[in-house]
Amino acid sequence: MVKLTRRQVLATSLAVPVLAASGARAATYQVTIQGFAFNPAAFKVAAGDTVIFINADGSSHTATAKDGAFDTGKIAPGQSVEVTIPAGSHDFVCSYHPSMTGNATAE
Ligand SMILES: [Cu+2]
Repeated sequence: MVKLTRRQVLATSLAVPVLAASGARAATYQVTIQGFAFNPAAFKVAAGDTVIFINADGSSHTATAKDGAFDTGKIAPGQSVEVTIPAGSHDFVCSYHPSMTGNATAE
């Protein structure tokens, strides 16, 4: 039987919280598209977080960043597409319906 020193025991007990902290760093958010609008239309996340765009409308939509940071492509009715938001302030629009606008800011 291997006897652990005090130092080894401490190293082992510290490993779990560090892994948990790094796993919690990236979060996932939901934006619902309904009534030809994004809800929420403007939101802030951390860089690298995931946003799922859910199309609850009867028409297809996109969420397309004007600066090219992300693009869901066509989201058919009842479908969802997830994208990763890079750092920066990104205005986005539905490429089919230019009146549908929003802003995703990641820091
Ligand atoms: Cu649209």
